[in-house]
Amino acid sequence: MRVKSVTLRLLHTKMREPFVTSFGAEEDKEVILVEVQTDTGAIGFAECVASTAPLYSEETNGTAWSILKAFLIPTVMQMTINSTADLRHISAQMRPFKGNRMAKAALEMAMWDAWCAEQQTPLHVVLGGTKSEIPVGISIGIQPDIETLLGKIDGYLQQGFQRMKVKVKPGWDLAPLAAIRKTFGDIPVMVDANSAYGLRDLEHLKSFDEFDLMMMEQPLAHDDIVDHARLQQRLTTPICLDESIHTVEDARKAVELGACKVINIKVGRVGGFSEALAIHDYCLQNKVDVWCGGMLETGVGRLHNIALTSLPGFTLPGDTAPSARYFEQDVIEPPVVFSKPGMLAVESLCGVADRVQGQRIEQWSVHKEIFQP
Ligand code: OSB
Ligand code: MG
Repeated sequence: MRVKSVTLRLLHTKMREPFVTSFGAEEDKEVILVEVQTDTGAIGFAECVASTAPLYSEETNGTAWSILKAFLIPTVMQMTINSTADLRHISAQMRPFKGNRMAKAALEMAMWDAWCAEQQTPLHVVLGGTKSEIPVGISIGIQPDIETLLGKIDGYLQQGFQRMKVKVKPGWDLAPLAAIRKTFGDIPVMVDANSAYGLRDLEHLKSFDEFDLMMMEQPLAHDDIVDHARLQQRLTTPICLDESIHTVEDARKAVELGACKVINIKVGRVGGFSEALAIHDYCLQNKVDVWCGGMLETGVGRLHNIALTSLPGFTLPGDTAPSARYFEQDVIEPPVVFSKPGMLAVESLCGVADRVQGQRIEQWSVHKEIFQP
């Protein structure tokens, strides 16, 4: 397989509601779709999980576009892919360029997707998945008040979501948690702080323990591992790392230091499928629980996340909700829907191109560029 062309599109699309975290609000979706066309005419798609502003990580859609154009697309144009071993080597070829993992992941995943289309092999098979159905949780942004939060949780429980992830920050934490426990009893609940706390908040964070949470995601700085280890020593609630883990080496250091008991894998954050698999394998070997995170993806990223979640090390429900959680209209048709309440089927898709709505992505594009060798 050789690359004949790469098309970048910047899409603007509506989200049903803004998503609010401790670092800010995402109002509408701005997303880069990468399309790879191969010399045999096969087509692969992937999406870049960067956003407009560098609030979750350093990357933005602007930086991703420029890194893809100047460095990453020219690199894959040089490659010949003849096996899955070659596929796994794409990320190594990009490694001399530091960081920029969301940009790397978008192109690497589009190459994997194109390979699946060319070989007519489903992505979950290429990845080594073993499950045909996966459980799903939901991530709930910071709400205007507790009553609104409880109303949303009630609806999500009725739809079948298998765990509630509640975004927290100082001033929006213990009271909502107490209200959830009082109203819904023993449901599976976790929190995600997106780095809203510091070790100075130790006593406050210890009081989360009384709520019997599944885990506390990324309470401390986005670039910290060491202080998380000090915090984990003082908490009974398991810590889950998100922002701090970019590589399998980060995962090893975090686990060896005791900084976390759970890892959230986001393919975009770690630079692609190859690194995601390495982290998965390390965690499976070392009995560290793993789940698949989300970045408000369109259907393209959602289908990729679902395929990855079919691997045996994904032991907990992920943030891979159906399309309708965020979008009235998705870029794929049919959209991602529950196979039964709280579950998604791992479909045998040989690349996602067959599902991508060509007309919609053209209509929603505000910028497009085509690259050829
Ligand atoms: O920290 O997991 C996070 C969304 C955007 C940026 C960071 C995060 C999130 C989510 C939403 O929690 C997960 C999803 O439903 O896609
Ligand atoms: Mg998170």
